[in-house]
Amino acid sequence: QTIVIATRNSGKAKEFKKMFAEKGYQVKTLLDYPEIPDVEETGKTFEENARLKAETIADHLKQPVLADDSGLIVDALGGRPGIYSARFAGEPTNDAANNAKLLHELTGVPKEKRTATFHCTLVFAAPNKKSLVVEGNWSGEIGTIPRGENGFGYDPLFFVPEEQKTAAELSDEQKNEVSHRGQAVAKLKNQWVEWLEN
Ligand code: ITT
Ligand code: NA
Repeated sequence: QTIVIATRNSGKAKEFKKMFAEKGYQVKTLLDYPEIPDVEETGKTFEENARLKAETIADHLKQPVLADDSGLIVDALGGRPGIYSARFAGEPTNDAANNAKLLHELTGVPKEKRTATFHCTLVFAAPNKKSLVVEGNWSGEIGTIPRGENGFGYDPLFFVPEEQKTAAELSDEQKNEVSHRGQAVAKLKNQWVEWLEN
C-alpha cells in the first residue's frame, strides 16, 4: 500500500516514511512528483493551509492525499513564527537563517520565558470525501545555542526538558515517539481505517 503526502520538505518526508513503514505502508511525496506545482499557502491557520495542500493534490491525483502544516509557536514572540515558520527569514526556506533569526529575536530573554510549542495539523483528503483532521503539540524551550545534528528546521534550538536534550539530539525514533508530528500520526492511525471505509 502506498500513501501520498503533499510535502516537499525532506525532513518531514523522512519522518513520515519511518512512521508509516512500521505499519507496512510505502510513502510517496511531492519530491516524487516534480511536475506538480507548489500549492500556495494562503490560509490563516495551520488547518487551512494543510487543507489547501491535501485537497488540491487529492483533486489533482484523484486519490487520497495526506498533508502536514506545522510550525513553531514561541510565547515570548506572541506566537510567531507560527504558520510562517518555514519562511521566517524569507523564501526559499533556509533552516540556518531561520534559526539565526529566532536566536536574534530572543536575545536577552531569560530561560523561563523561552517556552515554545511545536504544532502539527494533518489533513487527510480524498476526492468527494469530507477530510479527516488531527493535530499534535509538543512543548519545549528555545535554547541559546544550536545543539545536535538530527532532524531538521528548528530542532537544534528546541530543548526538550523531559529528555534534557534538543530535538536534534534525539534519534529519529525518539523524536517520532513524542513529537507534534508523531502524536498527530498516532491519532491518524486510530481513525483512518474507519474514515477510508466510509
Ligand atoms: P511543505 O509545505 O511542502 O510540507 P514546509 O517546510 O513549507 O513544507 P510548513 O509550511 O508546514 O512546511 O512549514 C513547517 C516549518 O516549521 C518547517 O519548515 C520548519 O521550519 C518548522 N517545523 C515543523 N516541524 C518541525 C520539526 O519537527 N522540527 C523542526 N522544525 C519544524
Ligand atoms: Na509550506
